[in-house]
Amino acid sequence: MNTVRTSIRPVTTRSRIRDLYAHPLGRDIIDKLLLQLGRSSRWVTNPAVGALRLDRLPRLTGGRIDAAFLDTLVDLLAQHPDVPVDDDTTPVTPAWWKEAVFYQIYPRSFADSDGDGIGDLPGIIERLDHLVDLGVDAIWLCPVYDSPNDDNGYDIRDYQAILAEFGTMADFDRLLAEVHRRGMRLVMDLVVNHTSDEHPWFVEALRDPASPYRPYYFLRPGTGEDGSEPPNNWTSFFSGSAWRHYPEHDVWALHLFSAKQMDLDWDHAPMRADVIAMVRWWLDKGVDGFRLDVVNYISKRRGLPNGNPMIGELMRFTGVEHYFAGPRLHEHLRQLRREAFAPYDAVAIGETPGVGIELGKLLTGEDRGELDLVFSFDHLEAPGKVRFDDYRYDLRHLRRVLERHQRAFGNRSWSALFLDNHDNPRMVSKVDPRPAHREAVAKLLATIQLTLRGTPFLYQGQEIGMVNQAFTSIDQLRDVESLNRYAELRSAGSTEQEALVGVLAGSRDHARTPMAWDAGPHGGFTTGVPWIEGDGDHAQCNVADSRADERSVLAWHRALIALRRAHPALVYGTVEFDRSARGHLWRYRRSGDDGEVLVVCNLSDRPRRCRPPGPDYALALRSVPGGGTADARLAAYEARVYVRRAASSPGVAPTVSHTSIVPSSDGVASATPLNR
Ligand code: ISL
Repeated sequence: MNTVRTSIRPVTTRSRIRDLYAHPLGRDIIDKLLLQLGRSSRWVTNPAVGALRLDRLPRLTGGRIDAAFLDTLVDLLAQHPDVPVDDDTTPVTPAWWKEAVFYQIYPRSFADSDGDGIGDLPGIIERLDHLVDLGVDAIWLCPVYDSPNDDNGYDIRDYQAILAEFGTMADFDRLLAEVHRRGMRLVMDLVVNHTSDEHPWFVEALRDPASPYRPYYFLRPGTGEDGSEPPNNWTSFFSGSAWRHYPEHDVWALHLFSAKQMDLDWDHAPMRADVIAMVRWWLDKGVDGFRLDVVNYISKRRGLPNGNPMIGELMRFTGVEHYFAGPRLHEHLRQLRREAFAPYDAVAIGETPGVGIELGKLLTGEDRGELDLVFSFDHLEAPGKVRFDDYRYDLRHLRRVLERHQRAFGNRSWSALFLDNHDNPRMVSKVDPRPAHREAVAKLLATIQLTLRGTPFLYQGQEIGMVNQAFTSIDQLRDVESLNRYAELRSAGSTEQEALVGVLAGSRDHARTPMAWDAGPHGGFTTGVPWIEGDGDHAQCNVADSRADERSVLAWHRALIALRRAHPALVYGTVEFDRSARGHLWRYRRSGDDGEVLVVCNLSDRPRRCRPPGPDYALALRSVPGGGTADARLAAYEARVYVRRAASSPGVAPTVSHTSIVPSSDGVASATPLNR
């Protein structure tokens, strides 16, 4: 695949659907709709549909798609005229962050060293050897900056100070040194779409209309006769209007997230200069890069026009089309890259909700100087579902989305691979909440995440198979998003029980309960009372017991990470999906100069038959014990990894896990000690 065009003919309302689909952002938008509807792209590429002119849509859809919708779409597309350059003829450029396995730490819930019930930096230092033992290469540390904690640190009051509950700057410096001493890297969280309303910039901006900080934010007069209506109809991700009213100052402030997270105006150059100086300050300390929180939201459409109600209904948030891929996004990212990241060769990892494949490729295009890799979210929810819906996640959806992504990302752009994070319920629980399948599902998911192409990000607790919590009351929840949603449901007439049910399936708190270190009180997280309580699951699922069990989910992660390290094909190799394996049976190959790795997965809770590979494949890992290496029967949720050595490296034994390897009775595989 070699695309030479780097920009595209503008789409107008007189363009046809096929022109829209040929436009990168147009394709992303259509693909997202198709994904939501569970339809294939053939639906759009069919000549009759492709030839339809956009301005015919209002009539054909009975007005559901109206002229205003089309104007918004055409405008949005015009802001992103570039086409990603795909070039698979040159090999991938090596980079440490492509080879690394990352581990995400949510500091509040990781390890508490002083008994106040809140995780802290010294606590993390005490547990670093767990990460070394697991074999990860880099840490993404969620925010540790000074914050009033309305959104657990994603509302920053001082970018250059450490939250007192987490420790001091000296603790941070020690953490960084200890991470580096162990040969790992540390990436921080950069939250610069917004600051806390308690940040001095905002305090000043609000207090004094003539303050130089006033233009740092979106402070606007109200609308309506007496200014009592918000400046526009945008809604917040955390319920209600995206505008907070300050009647005493006769002004409204924009907040896409909580009412204490005020959006910064990135079009204001002095604000950007301050952010750049702050980023450089941390990079001067030696941090290895940043994960950039909701970074695709930083550019808002000039004039902050009302959101299209139909798009709002479709996306569940009104106004998103004016900022999810704003007009100056690429420009602002390039400046940030040029002036802050590039001089330090620091990694820039974008958290980019709503960004599809094509825009993701543009943002990470190797020669474009914007981001290095992005988190995409297409795989997290099943078609037509949102996080708060209570449903069983079908792994065939994961397969569909990941295959599309793996095929689309070429050698000149890169993406992250993740299943769990601090913003989502645990994936194991979404797939199959039955305890009997917990271990198998956790191992299957780990296999997928650690053998596909892209940089894996494990989230704390995933390595031992932590699952959702059995919360029974709203009093047990802490997250601002859950609490706001609960209040909103209650005021809309839901009973307490109904409102709780409406929050539980999607609550981010499932992933925020204390890390389970041992079977003791509070899982060894704290000697005090934890800020959020787990449900007691640590008695059966914890690090200490997992370490002692060579068949544990932890041992499986360790073995997979070691396998990845031993086989560069798993990092830089191509991916090829076996078309003969359908539905719940998933087989793919990673091939590189060093050989080939074959992965076979049963995505269902029923045993499946599967043709074993030829004798030149050695079984390196098997997630469900029992049977012979050429066993044609895969157990429920079983995953296997086979290794085929390149002809040029004969006699090198495959990396074999001591955890789940089957005896080599049929001569196909030979078990050797773990290669680390
Ligand atoms: O909240 C969402 C929609 O319901 C998500 O799509 C959201 O945009 C995404 O999860 C952003 O998350 C990041 O920014 C938030 C913070 O609360 C999260 O913890 C962080 O990961 C605001 O800073």
